[in-house]
Amino acid sequence: MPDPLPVVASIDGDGCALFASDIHLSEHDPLTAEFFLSALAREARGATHVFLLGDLFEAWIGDDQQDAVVPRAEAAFTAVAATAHLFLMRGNRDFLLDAPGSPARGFSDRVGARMLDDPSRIMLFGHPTLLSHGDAWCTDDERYQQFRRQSRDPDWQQAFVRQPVAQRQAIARQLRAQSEREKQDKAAYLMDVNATAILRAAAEQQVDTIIHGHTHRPARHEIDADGRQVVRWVLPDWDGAARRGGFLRVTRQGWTTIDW
Ligand SMILES: [Mn+2]
Repeated sequence: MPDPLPVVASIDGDGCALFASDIHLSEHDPLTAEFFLSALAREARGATHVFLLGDLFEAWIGDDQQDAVVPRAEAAFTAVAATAHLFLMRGNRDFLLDAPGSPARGFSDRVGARMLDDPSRIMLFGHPTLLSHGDAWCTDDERYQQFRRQSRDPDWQQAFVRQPVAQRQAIARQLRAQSEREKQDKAAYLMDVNATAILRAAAEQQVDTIIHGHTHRPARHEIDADGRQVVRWVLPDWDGAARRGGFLRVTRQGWTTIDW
């Protein structure tokens, strides 16, 4: 078995860690942007560490992306990073954040955040914890995993972000339409994480806690991994029109879900 990943952050004592994911920010959905960015500003005030675990943006065609929501998100995230350690992770929509060869300055650098690999390992009040967006564990969807492997390849990404903006937008639109069409026919289990993949990750990384998003099925699951108890938190997605969204907040007092 490979060695567990190094610990990238350790939260203890008077620390307060805040987790959110799947915001899907876009200029076409100003309600969600307003709903989430104001919730984040309020909630992050009491936090020492803020983790945004992927799909922050509905789409990301490179760090030169032109979208009215980007400067708003940049300002909000920069404000968070001024008072807390801000960590970002890429999701399946915004996997080109900080892509190699981008014609613009990397997004995480612009906001003063640290970009995390997926997965990443942290220490959370004594609990070795694995963070992920979650799509890598949807292993039953082989077609998607094939695309995922291809599109996470640095050479593929470099070639993609070198294309003109209009061309990248057209490809992104095509991929979205194809994914929406396929989703209609996909069995529900294909869009959830695979139980074996989760157990393997927990064992390899020697963690007792997993936090991820992606499935839009917020929950706290207790899993028995060979007699070892593993807790898996699934973060909710955000939707301003439906007034849906939430954080997971962890302090030494305990674990709280905050519905917004
Ligand atoms: Mn996702």
